[in-house]
Amino acid sequence: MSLLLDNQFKELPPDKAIDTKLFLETVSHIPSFFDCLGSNVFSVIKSDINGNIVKIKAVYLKDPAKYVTLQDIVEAEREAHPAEWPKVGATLALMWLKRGLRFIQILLQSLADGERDEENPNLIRVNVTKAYEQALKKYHGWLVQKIFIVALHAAPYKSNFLKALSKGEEVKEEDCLANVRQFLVTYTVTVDAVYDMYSNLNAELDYTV
Ligand code: 03F
Repeated sequence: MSLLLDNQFKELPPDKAIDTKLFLETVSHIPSFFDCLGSNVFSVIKSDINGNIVKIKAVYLKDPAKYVTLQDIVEAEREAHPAEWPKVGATLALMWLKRGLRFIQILLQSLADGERDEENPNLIRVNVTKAYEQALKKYHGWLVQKIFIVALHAAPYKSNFLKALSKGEEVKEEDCLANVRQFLVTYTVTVDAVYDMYSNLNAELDYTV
């Protein structure tokens, strides 16, 4: 079976509210995926993503009945920390987590759409670069942009990346990409909903790290 389809995001209700518990359960499968990518540079990315999931979960567990949706958390923090918000707590963690999720979305979508370097069809650098430029680059200063260049050169071959997404099984590229397309349906709706929430609540920041 496919790693992706085992951990699909749930459909959202009509009001696009995101259930905190379900969201945390689904994203918690992402960090271990980095262990299959075969380079230490990915451990930095893994711990950043995992750290943000842990921060959101810690807030949720303080009062699960109060924080049923992600928006409940963000609004409660706006009330509790008016001076620092949105650069605080789970609001800040989700702000960054959503950028990593958007990166993954654009990378997978680009692969599913068949975008490739015709000279090097088994490399994913064009797809990774597109995702970086659209999701993350503008939030990174020169030092973190250098880490990106290192990660880009450590990126796996497309065949190995697709194999990792299929839990190590040899599957045909087309079959794997069909799973990616199916995964992207609810995934994209969820990531878009988090972005819309940040824009509606005026919670987005654009400082660089
Ligand atoms: C800010 C910042 N976080 C952090 O400083 C930077 C960390 C290193 C980023 C390096 C960039 C590398 C880009 C990816 C290249 C990948 C090549 C892929 C090959 C496959 C924030 O950190 C904290 O998060 C926040 O808590 C804190 O409070 O200002 C705040 C304070 O700082 C980031 O820029 C987020 C980086 C997210 C990177 C996501 C990359 C995902 C890469 C690969 C995905 C593989 C696909 C997996 C599919 C699995 C599906 C199940």
